Amino acid sequence: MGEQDTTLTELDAVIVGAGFAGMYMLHRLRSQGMSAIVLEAGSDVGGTWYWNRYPGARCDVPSMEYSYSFSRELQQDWDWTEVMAAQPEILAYANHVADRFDLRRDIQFDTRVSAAHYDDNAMRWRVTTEAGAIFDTHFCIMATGCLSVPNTPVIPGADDFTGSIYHTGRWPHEGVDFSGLTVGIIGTGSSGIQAIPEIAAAANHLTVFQRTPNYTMPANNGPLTPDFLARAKADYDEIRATERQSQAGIIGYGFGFGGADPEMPTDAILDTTPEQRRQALDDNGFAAVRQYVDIGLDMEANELACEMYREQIARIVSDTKKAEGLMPRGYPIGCKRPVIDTDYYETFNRDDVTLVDLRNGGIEQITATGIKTAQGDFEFDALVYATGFDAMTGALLGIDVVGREGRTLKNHWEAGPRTYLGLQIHGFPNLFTITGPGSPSVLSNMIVSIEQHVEWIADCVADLAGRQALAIEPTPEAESGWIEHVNQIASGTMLTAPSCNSWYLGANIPGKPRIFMPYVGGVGAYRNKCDEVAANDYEGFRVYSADLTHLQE
Ligand code: FAD
Ligand code: N01
Repeated sequence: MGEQDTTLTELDAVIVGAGFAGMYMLHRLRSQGMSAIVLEAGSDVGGTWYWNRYPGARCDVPSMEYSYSFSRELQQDWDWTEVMAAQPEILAYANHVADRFDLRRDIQFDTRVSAAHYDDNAMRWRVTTEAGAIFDTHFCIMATGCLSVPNTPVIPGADDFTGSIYHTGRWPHEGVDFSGLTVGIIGTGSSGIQAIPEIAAAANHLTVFQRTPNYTMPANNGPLTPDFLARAKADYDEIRATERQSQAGIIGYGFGFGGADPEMPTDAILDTTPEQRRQALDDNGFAAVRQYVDIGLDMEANELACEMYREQIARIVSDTKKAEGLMPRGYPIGCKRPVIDTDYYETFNRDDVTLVDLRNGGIEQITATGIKTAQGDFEFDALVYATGFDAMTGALLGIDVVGREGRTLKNHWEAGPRTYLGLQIHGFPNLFTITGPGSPSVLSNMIVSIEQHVEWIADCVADLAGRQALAIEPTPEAESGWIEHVNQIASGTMLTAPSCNSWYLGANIPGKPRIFMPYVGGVGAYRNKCDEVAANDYEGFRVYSADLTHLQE
C-alpha cells in the first residue's frame, strides 16, 4: 500500500462505485442540493463496461432499452449503432453521460473503499478508503455492482503457468493480440460464449475447458437503421413506461429490426409430436425451443425442450464427439442466466478449436505449460479465465461494513443475504444497496432497476430531510418477511430446481450459502410494492429523529 491519506471529509452522501448506478445516484443527489462524492476503485466511469473489455463483450438487452431514461434530451441525442451495442460503445456512452452531466468533478477514481462503520452517537457513517482517507457522511450508498468481483477458481499449480493469464472481468485496456498464439479458456457462461468465437478467429488454436455446457440462443444482432432509431425515439415515452411495468424491464422493442414486438408463445410442447418438434426446428432453428408456453412450468415439458435443443446442436456441429460434448444435460433450460451468442456452435466446426468436456474428466492442475486433466494434458501460450463473479454479495462483503452497535454485515449475512426490498438492511441505518440482493436486479434490464432504486433512494432521503428525521432502517420483521417472500416465489421455478447450479444461487463459489438471491416477482410488481411502502409512511421501516425515539414503528 502507498502512503496513507488521512484526510477527513464531511458530506451528505458517499456513493461507492461509478458504474451506471453510482453515476445516476450522484446526479440525482446533486440535483437535490446534497453534497456527495463517488468513490471508485477503477480509473474511470462505466463499472462493468470499464472492466469487461474482452473480445466479443456486448450487452444482450436491446441498447435502445439498455440505456438511461432519466434525461429525455440524452435519449434523443444518443444514437446506438447496433441492436445490442458492443462494450466500447457502451463505455463511450458512460463517458458521454459523465461529461454531459459534469459528473467527474465529484468522483474520486483509483479509490477502493475498505470499510464503512456506523457511529451510533453521531448517527453518521465513516467510510474509509484503502489509502486511509475518511469520509464522514450521513448516507452511505453502495453502488458496488452485482457482477463486479471476478471469480478466479483456486486450481492447484495456477502460479506455475509461465504464459500470460487473463480474466474476462479484468481485461487489459490495451487489448490482447492472440495472433499466432495457442490459447486455453476456462468457462462457458455468457462471457466465455461471447469471447470464444472471437478468440478462436484471432488465435492459432483455442482449447475450451467446459465444465457445464450452457443453453445459448442466437443473438441475431445487427446494425440499427436510421428509420428504426427515429421510430424508437418517437416512441420512447411508451417504451419506457411499458418497461417499468414489465416482468424483466425489457419489451424487446422492434427486436428483429422490423418493428414488431415478439409474440408470446401459446402452444404447449407436451401437446406436440416428435415430428412437429422436428419440423419446428427445421423452420426456426434454436428459436423453436422458445416457442412453447409450458417449458418454464413443467419439468417434463422442459426436458422435451432440452431434447430439441440438443438435436439442434447436432445439426450444427459436424463432429459428433464435439456435438455430444456441447450438449447440456441434467439441468433445465431457464435455470442459469440466459445466454445469447453469435456463431458459438459454428466455432466448434473449426479444426483449430478443441473442446475439453470436463464431464469426462476434470481439471487436475495447472502446469507451467497448460492444464492437466483426468483425460489428458493440454498446452497453450495464454490462459483466459471466463469463470464469472462472486455475484450479488461479493462486492458488499468485500467491504468491512459495521452497523449499529457493532454488528457486522458479514455476520448478518452468514447464512445468505438478508435485506428489506433489496434496498436496506436491518441494523444498518442510512445504508442503501442499489440493486441489492432481494431486488429484481440481475433478473432484469439492470438500467431499469438501477433507475428505479436511485429514484426511490433519492426521494427517501429528501423525505427524511422534509420531516427532520435523521435515519431510516428496516424492522427485523419486515426484513424476515421480505426474504421469506423472495424465497417463496422463486421456489418451484426452474431457477431453484434441485439440479440447478447457478450464480443466482451462489453455487459457483465454493462454501457460499445456497440461497436464491434476486427477486423473481418482476420489475413492475416490485416497483409498485416499493412505491406503496413509501406512500404508506415507509411501512416496514423505522424512521428515527435526532434523539433516537422512533418517529414511527
Ligand atoms: P457496476 O457496473 O458493476 O459498477 C460497480 C462499480 O463499483 C465498479 O466500477 C467497481 O469497481 C466499483 N466498486 C465495487 N466495490 C468497490 C469498492 N469497495 N470501492 C470502490 N469501488 C468499488 N445487465 C443488463 O441488464 N443487460 C446486459 O446486457 C448486461 N450485460 C452485461 C455484460 C457483462 C460482461 C457483465 C459482467 C454484466 C452485464 N450486465 C448486464 C450486468 C451489469 O453489471 C449491469 O447492467 C450494470 O452495468 C451494473 O451497473 P452498476 O453500476 O450497478 O455496477
Ligand atoms: O460467468 P458465469 P460469466 N473449473 O458464472 C465455469 C453477465 N454477463 O462471466 O457452469 C471449470 O456465468 C462455469 O462452469 P459451471 C450475465 O449476467 C452478461 O460468463 O459453474 N470451470 C461457467 O461455465 C452472466 O450470467 C453478458 O459448471 C469453471 C463459467 O466458468 C454473468 O455476467 C456477458 C470453474 C462461468 O460462467 C456472469 O457471466 C457476460 C472451474 N473451477 C456476462 N469455475 C451479456 O451477454 C467456474 N467455471 C449480456
